[in-house]
Amino acid sequence: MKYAIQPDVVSAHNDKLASDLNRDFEVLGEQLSRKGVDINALTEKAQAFDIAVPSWGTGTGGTRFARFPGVGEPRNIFEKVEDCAVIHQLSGCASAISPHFPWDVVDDFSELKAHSDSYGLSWSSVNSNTFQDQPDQAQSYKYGSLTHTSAAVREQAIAHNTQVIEWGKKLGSDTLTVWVGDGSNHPGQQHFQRAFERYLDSAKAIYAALPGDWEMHLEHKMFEPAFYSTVIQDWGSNILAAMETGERCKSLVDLGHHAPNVNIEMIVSRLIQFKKLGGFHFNDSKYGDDDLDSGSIHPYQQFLIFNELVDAEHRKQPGFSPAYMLDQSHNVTDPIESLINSAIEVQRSYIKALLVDRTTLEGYQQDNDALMASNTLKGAFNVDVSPILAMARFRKNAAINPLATYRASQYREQAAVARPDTGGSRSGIV
Ligand SMILES: [Mn+2]
Repeated sequence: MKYAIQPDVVSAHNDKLASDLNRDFEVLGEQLSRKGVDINALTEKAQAFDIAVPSWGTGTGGTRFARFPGVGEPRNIFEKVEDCAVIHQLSGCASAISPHFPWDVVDDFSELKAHSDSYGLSWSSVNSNTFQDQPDQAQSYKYGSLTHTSAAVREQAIAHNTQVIEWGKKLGSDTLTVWVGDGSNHPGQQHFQRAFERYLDSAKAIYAALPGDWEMHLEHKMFEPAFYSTVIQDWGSNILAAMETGERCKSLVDLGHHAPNVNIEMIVSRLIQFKKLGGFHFNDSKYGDDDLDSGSIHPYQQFLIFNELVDAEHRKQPGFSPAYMLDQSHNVTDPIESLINSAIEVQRSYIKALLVDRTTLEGYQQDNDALMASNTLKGAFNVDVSPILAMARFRKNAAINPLATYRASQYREQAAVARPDTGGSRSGIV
């Protein structure tokens, strides 16, 4: 087992913080026990929580205007794996990487897998890319890919997706995520129904190539890069496409891909009910698909989403096993710091949602006691579960204070020396 950061750096930091943590944990444990909650059971849940990191998130993001890369950014997938190893080592809750093809294509996938295995990391969902042209491709995606009016373009896009499945098999992945930027920029440019029919045909062709134990996740997005219409624009089109395509084809919810003020937790509930919730791309949003850090703008919304997820877990809803992943653009922060912080913020929402007294809540719902129902949720949300999260990390030999430990390790400064800028790696965000 290799470590991205020397374990004694982590343990030296933890040694300084352990006695304060033990006291905080004891106080919170006593408060929770008065409500009949076992803090150690909650801590075990926190220890078991895991969220995947997207390979492209380890580089600095940008806007349509500019990108301001930081120093020591990963220049290839091997270096991205090393950064992901830091994130998992310190957070203790991010053991899987989600790769993006062709950005992360390598000549020897067994070498890449051996590299990730050496850090104890695995591979989650593989992502295809038919929203930009590659230097060697015959057909252009300027006017679409899986829904293009030309059969030759559609066939090229389908072939790319089946190729991505083959690469994913070599890494041990079991999910293909498909997002298309297809749509239109002008009213009248595209025939809505015909474009959707072409999409369904293409999705079914990809699904036919899916191994029997894989899932296919469809990601919708309201706008961008198309600014008038998008073929899979909302959860309605998404679930229709998933239902038409097959049982193991499910919908993926990216928190930033909805209209402003949409009730996302209710969408989540509907998808759970019809066994079509594939997973999440967690991030936060102020105006649109801002790809801001999880929990930085609407932490209560994120909690309410987890309230639905924990409710489904509590009810043992059949077939419920959504995949969690971050999908953010870090424009002004160190991506490693943002990804550590965000993974923990998502974990925080999960643990708070576990604090909701479901029997009490159901009683208030049955009696139409709106205020007390709302207060039941708020009561759980308002508990500071930080000592539980820190103890979960401590018990997994991760960092009690991940950001302070990361900065003390000087990982970024060392990467700046080891990874001089080559002018490459201009990965985008989806
Ligand atoms: Mn996404």
